[in-house]
Amino acid sequence: MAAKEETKKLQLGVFANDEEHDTVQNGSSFCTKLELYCLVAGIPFEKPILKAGEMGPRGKMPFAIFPSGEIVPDSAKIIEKLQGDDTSNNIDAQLTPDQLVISRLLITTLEESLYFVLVYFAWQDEANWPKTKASFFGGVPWFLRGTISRGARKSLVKALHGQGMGRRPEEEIVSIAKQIIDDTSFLLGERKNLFNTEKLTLADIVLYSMLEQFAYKDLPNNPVGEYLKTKANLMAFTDAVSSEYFPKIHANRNK
Ligand SMILES: N[C@@H](CCC(=O)N[C@@H](CS)C(=O)NCC(=O)O)C(=O)O
Repeated sequence: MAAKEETKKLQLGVFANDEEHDTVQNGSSFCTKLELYCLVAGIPFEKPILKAGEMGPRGKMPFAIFPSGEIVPDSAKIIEKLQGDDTSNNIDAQLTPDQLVISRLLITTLEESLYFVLVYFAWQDEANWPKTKASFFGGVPWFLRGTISRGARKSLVKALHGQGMGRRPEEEIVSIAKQIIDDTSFLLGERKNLFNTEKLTLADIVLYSMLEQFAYKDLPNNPVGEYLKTKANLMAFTDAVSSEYFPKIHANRNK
């Protein structure tokens, strides 16, 4: 009998991280979301080393290469496909129909509003730009670093302007973020996760992926992160998730 062919694993196209030093799992919250989803759902994966500048088919990160060879862009589409391929991957099956609606609305708020607050502070804010440049482009050869980082920044600042967040004064951006943080903190209450489920659900995963950036990214001008740190329940949730799923990153925060 022929030897059983070794099953190919799912490949996650995510930005590389440095587990010995980084304080966030990934510079991109959408990459953290996809990786955390796979960990929670128990889906084996590999993270191949990507070529410099390699992005997904939509020019964004993350993307995934399925064992069949199919390349799928967008964290939401990748998760949808993983759930369709095997229903045991559907971590939201734990939720009632009402909770599913709240979950979807919260994910949209986090990904379509709070995310752009993060992009504003990381990429547009002058005080923070040197840190973002070092963290995303530190590995690019020095003679290319200036040109490549300036080009990426220009395109993200343009995207922020088009989306609208980049046209707002900073106080307005902070107040939008504070409202989302207040609402999420209220929703979480004293529970260990948003819906008090045995396993994390997708809304918990997206929430963690956004909050770790504000709480632990090294940004000198971070009024949203400072406000988040006043919310004990959100911080306890964030720390519990990193301690369970990303212990090395968690430990780096206290070094
Ligand atoms: N809806 C996408 C959003 C992905 C996304 O915006 N990724 C960012 C990194 S956090 C990106 O690749 N940005 C590059 C660009 O917009 O040019 C998903 O869920 O995967």
